[in-house]
Amino acid sequence: MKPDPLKISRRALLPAALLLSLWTHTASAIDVPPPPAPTEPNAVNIGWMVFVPAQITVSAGTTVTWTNADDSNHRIKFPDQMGPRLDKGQTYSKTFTTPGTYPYQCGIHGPRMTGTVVVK
Ligand SMILES: [Cu+2]
Repeated sequence: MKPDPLKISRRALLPAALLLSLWTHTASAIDVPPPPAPTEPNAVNIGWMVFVPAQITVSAGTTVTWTNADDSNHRIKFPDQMGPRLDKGQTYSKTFTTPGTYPYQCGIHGPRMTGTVVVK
């Protein structure tokens, strides 16, 4: 007796269907639009995998404030300092006294989510 061709194709489609559902789930998570640029000076908005603006330039002595505009938690991590876990709407501030370039990343999402503060 020959195998039922419909049964075989269904079995073959199962892994493909699983991969497709995984791919569409991942794609929808990445498709979150970035938050608007902050309206106040010396401010950075946090979105899904993005800081807006990604690079900010301030003068020495300035306090920079990050606001989490995303539904996910994020935290600001400099090599020497880790900010708290921020829920949506929460802020973190850091004062920069010495000129230089200060790269940072999200303490939760790591090098996929980075920004820079340039202090003049
Ligand atoms: Cu993050």
